[in-house]
Amino acid sequence: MTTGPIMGSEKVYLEVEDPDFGRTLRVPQRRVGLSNGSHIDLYDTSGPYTDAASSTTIDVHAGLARTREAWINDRTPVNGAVTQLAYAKAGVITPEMRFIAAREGMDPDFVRSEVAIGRAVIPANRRHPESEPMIIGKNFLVKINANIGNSAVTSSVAEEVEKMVWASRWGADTIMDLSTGKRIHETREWILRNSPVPVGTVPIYQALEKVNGDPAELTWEIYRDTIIEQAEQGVDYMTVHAGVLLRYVPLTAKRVTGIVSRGGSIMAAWCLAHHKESFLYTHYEELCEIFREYDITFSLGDGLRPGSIADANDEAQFAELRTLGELTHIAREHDVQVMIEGPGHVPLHKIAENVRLEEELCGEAPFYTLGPLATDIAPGYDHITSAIGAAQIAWHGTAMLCYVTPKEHLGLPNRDDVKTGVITYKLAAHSADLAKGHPRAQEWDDTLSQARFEFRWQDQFHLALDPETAQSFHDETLPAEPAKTAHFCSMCGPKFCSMKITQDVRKYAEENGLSTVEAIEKGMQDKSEEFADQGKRVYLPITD
Ligand code: IRN
Ligand code: FE2
Repeated sequence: MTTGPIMGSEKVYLEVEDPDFGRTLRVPQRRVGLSNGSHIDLYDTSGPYTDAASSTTIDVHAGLARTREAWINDRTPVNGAVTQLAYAKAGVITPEMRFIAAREGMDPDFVRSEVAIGRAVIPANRRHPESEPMIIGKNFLVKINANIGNSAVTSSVAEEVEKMVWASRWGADTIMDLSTGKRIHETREWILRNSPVPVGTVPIYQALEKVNGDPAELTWEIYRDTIIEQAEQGVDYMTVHAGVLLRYVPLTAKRVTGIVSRGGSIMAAWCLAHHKESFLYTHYEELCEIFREYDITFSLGDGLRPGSIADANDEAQFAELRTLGELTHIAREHDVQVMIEGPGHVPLHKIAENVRLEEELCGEAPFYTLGPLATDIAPGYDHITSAIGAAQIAWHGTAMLCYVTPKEHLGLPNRDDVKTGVITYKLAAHSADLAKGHPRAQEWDDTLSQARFEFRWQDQFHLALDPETAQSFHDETLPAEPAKTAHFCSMCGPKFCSMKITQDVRKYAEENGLSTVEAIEKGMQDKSEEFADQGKRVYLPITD
């Protein structure tokens, strides 16, 4: 199912008063009701599609409610600018910031101050009023992005919209529409009109389509027109590979995998063909002016990111990063928000250096990395090789992780791959949230652990990132209804469930007035006799 409530959850809205602008904001949450009568509210990216009260079919041409429109129209510019950064610097707490504060369980003025210093960004084009505000920054929940639409020609507009709904259903905080080929404008239009999450693009891809795929034919004018076309549609953030300079291209010559970024290779080809500096670099201030008008966030591309373990942290990669730092400061002078894209393929021991340098060179602009893959040896499992790197880099301070699916390096992901990629990245991001001590992170783990310990199987499924898979794995061996309350699963069987034993020990202690230590000793003794009685076998056949 693409729409409708997530198994075991319902959509609720926190009502938040905005005294500055005099309205009530409705902040969505995924509420998981538990069998013991309590509930937990989780961060929810899925939009109205999981709301039982809304229509459960996607009506592509109707689009979502334009909730932010009134917020945007209410505001007067500060210093001639209408960006979240300009407001933040001027001390204004926008409704977007207040919405985000409630979503993250943070103070609204903290949200504002993080945006003001550029350590967090709110990607929210004024022409995408359907979006639910979210923030990307190291002091907030780690976010994940899912790429869709990289199919050349085959899929229809409705299919692409459906992919967006599907990815955000499972937790994608943003999506990037990487569509190429036919009907690219129309596809993007309907994704935007129906997307509750911010939408990013790499405009150079569409510009290249306009010159029939020959990078040498690209011009600043064609690129600029493409940017404006996408800006008008409401694209919230754009990848711009403006750090690929002519003089850096030779630095990639001796690499094992050369230039693996699509955008990076297009710009390198252009620079070499004309023997000129990149037009993205030479026209960067004009780009800033356009971005400022719409409040589009720069995602400065890592066109020279390493594409293999051998190339990690090399001179080409860090030379580009220095240039991205320079460009970050220019954008900020224009009150334009910036995040920085990062690698790629990096072994674990070289990950920390990436974050440290990025923060130092780019004034702590949010880092947005693609994995990184911690090894190159597992095609078919690259959602995992990359999630290993992603959890690490997020722990060090990366603010958003671009997902990788099991099909990476092999082919186009299908619907199941998209879900697997999103879930895998949610767990990497959440692991980092825990390690970083986000105030709302551990509550979720504790609630699930409690349900697990008390054998509340349904609660355990419902609290899972992917409830359907959790339940189906359980039911594969114990499908009968009584197993949903049984004090064991088929992994250890009824006799050797550690949790069951612990509970027995505690009960025994209570009943016999023993301290837990004594009870454990006594309980262990009993269990040891039971073990001997049963033939000293660790794994017993299931008899019940
Ligand atoms: C994220 C971090 N580094 C790269 N990415 C994403 O990779 C980028 O945002 C885009 O979605 C995708 C492909 O980018 P290239 O290959 O054009 O650089
Ligand atoms: Fe790769």
